[in-house]
Amino acid sequence: MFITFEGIEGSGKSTQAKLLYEWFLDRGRRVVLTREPGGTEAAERIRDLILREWEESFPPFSELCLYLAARGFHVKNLIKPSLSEGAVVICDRFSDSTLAYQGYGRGLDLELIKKMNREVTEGIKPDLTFLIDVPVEVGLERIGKRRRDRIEGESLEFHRRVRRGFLDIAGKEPERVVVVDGTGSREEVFKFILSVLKEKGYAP
Ligand code: Z5A
Repeated sequence: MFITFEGIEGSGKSTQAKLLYEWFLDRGRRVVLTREPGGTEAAERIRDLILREWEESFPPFSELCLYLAARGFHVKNLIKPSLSEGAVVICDRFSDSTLAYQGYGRGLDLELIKKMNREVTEGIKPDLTFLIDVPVEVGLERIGKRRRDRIEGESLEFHRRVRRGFLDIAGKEPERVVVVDGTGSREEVFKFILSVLKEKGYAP
């Protein structure tokens, strides 16, 4: 079972991914919690490269290639082997983030992104995706004054396009992507996520 969490920054997706990981652990399930960009040594190195501030400009297509390169390492060396061993894999961000940020956010060609993404994911697709949705203002307020990375520092309009992108993706794949209202408390949001998992037969 491959479950991904998506959303704009500060939506609370990392918090929910961790709660779900602990929930499966408590029930004796073999479970892996991982993130993108990152998850393996090589992919974490690419993450550092992508997120730090650079003096020189960062071309959107180069950014896309780096995210996809990191995903290639991650799928090949962690996600696929863990799924083959029967683990539940929970991933904080995956392919939908690339479409939302590099496609809807940066304006790169959506079809090109999908095609390149298919190459690096080797046919792996999440069984279920939770899109934790909050207004951009709520997300940015939650991350507050924390030092922002290169992407978090983008304009409000950029983050709004990304949010619209996520909602658009969810609208096109309602069976896989469940939109979760992320404005409630951590406990309320998690309760809803569990109810979806149970309803879909993924959890006892
Ligand atoms: N990116 C991309 O452009 N293309 C791609 O293909 C991929 C990624 C894969 C790295 O992401 C960046 O890469 C990201 C997208 C881009 N860019 N940005 N910006 P990341 O996952 O490392 O960083 P992030 O998205 O900024 O995550 P985050 O800051 O960790 O936010 P979060 O996961 O949504 O939220 P959180 O850590 O769970 O919670 C944030 C705060 O809110 C924290 O203090 C919590 O305690 C609090 N919180 C959580 N839930 C609640 C509720 N329900 N109520 C109140 N407060 C809450």
